[in-house]
Amino acid sequence: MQQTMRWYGPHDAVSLSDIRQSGCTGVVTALHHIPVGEVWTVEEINKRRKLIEDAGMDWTVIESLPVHEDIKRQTGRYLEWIENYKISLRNVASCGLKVVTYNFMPILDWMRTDISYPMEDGSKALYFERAAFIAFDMFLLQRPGAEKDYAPEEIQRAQKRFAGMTDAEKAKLFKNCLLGLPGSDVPFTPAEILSALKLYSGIDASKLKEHLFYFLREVVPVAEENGVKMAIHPDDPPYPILGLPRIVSTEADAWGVINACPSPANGLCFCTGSYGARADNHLSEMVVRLGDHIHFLHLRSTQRDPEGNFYEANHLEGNADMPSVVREVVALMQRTGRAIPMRPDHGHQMLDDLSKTTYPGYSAIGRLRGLAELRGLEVGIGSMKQLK
Ligand code: DNO
Repeated sequence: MQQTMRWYGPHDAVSLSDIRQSGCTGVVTALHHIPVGEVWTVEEINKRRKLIEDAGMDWTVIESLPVHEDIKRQTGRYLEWIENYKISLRNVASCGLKVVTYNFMPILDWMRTDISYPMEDGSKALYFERAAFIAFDMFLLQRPGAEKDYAPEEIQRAQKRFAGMTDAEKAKLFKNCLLGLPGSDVPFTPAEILSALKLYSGIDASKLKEHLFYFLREVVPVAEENGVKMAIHPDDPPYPILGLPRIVSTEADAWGVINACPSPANGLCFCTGSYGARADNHLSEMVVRLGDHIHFLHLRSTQRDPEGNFYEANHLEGNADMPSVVREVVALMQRTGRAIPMRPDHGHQMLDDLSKTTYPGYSAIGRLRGLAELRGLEVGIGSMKQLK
């Protein structure tokens, strides 16, 4: 695998030199300062590329070239944003970049209720606690009709959980749940979120799929012509939340995306953490079946429980059978002669990370541990004789 780490850009507390010392040859980043929908110019792309190359690495993957909300809803200026997207794809290709990650999650990206959940070894992890999330939805956000999405016993658990929270804990929960909202450090108010949610009221899963497939049919030919691979990131968590449809949660969804616009340029970012939060996604079998369409790997594991809670486990622990996943990735690479870019997705806050402020999930040492373990696994598996 091509080993990479995510870098949020010059403001990231984890520097390029830190990333270089982790053993990475590549960096995954985006031009976060360009407003969603606007064109990424050759000049801006090259400026960022130079920073990375001066630090001795390559800009291996773009994560993300974000999709404007108008495109997801097919409204407003969506045609203009799609044309901009095509120009950005041509521009990144002309700068030598080859893989573009994106997602099609409405409004929100990832969602966690706690970003510093204590592990028994003293490190801290990201956590999704279902009762806390339901409490956020029903009692903090007060989303109309939210109660219809939950079973009576879940609502009871959420009521109990909420009643036991201090005001400070409620405020923290609210803030954590909205961290995945792209584009701003300014806290959103419940009214703002509710009005954003309302804009999706006529859009169910099949409509959203139609919009995604339309977008793909527009941009994938441009990506293909320019030798760029598009890699869609799955939903995190992989099911509808806050009444919003989520359409890239299962293997069937992934095939739907691939078949909507068959092309070597239309592929997947295979995130074992996101897909793996569902027990019915069999990760290593998915690698076998979807392998030819996987352009980028996010490797991480979650530990689920029967109530629907999950925390992010160490990379070789939790529910993901990482040895089997990496074994199938190695077999795939041997079969196809490809080196698929991979990043250790997230990591615990541990050791010196604990006293630093970094992007949730993206502290240096936790990810370094993940990378080291994954690299060891790959080398170990790869040193065995041909697998297939
Ligand atoms: C979370 C990330 C996601 C991912 C986007 C890709 O840590 O994996 O935010 O970058 O969904 O578009």
